[in-house]
Amino acid sequence: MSRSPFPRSRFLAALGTAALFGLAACGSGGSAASTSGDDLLRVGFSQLGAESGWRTANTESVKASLTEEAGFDLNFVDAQQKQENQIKALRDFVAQDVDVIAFSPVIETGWDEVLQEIKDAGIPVVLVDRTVETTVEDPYVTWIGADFEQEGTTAGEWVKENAPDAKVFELQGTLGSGAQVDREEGFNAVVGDQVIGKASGNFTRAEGKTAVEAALQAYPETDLIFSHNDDMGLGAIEAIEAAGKKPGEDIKIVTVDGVRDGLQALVDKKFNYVVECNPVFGDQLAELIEDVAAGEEVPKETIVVDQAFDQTITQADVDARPY
Ligand code: GZL
Repeated sequence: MSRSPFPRSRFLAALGTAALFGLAACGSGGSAASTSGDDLLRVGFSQLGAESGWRTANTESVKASLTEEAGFDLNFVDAQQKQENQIKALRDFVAQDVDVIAFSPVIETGWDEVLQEIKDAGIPVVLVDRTVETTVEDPYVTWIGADFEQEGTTAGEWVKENAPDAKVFELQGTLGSGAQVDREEGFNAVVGDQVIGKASGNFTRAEGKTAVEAALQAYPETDLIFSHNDDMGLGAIEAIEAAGKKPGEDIKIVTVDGVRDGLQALVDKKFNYVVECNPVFGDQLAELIEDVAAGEEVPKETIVVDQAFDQTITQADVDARPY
């Protein structure tokens, strides 16, 4: 069983993007593409959906970088958060014999067959954002994404420091996704003894609101919500206010992502702490894809490193953010 090569416990504290250099031969997971000067690099990209502000910003970043002017022929397919749609798109890319396949897997498992088909077709895979668990050896050449476990740990450390007696409800992302699994692991390793209940809001605002409406009935003693992303946290605000309570005060909210709406909630004192998960890495992805297609050695993983924000953030800070 091979998983994202990224040891879950490792995290780089430096800001910006740090590339960890465990060089990978491009041959693993597929052969280098042959592209001449005026040929466009044909890339099949399966994006998992458009479920959140984070995903929208990530899609915009990928499309802004993988342009025809930059030498790419991008076939971008949105899967509406359905694995079967991603598997179909991946198979279509094989049939089209693209030069490189990139995708962000909606959940970690269920990819063995299609990853083997891609490997047999000799098409290199660049894994984006989410991680996979698979029995296929060397299923992809390189992975670019964030350290989800560290994001959970960072959120947990804030809770331990600032709300050590809080009764915490954990609002989880898509069950079985790398982001959900690892954020849960990191957070619960620090303050698991404070967690009184968990439910998934599937990374969407609407489902986050529904989950919190039920949570407030089941766990009326809840006074802090750890939400795996801003969008579900915004849904939690709606549910908390509908219950006649004050978000950020009666019930604190800690989230992950750092999209503009989430940071605005922090300025408005409805969120208490936001751990960033930077979605804007289209340029680094474009470079990785070019290197993979050219048969260059590439790092096995590139960590898009995060920071965190508390209520000292200003409106000017939020207005200046790129997403
Ligand atoms: C994280 C990404 C997660 C975001 C959510 O890299 O996979 O998926 O945290 C998004 O907002 O839905």
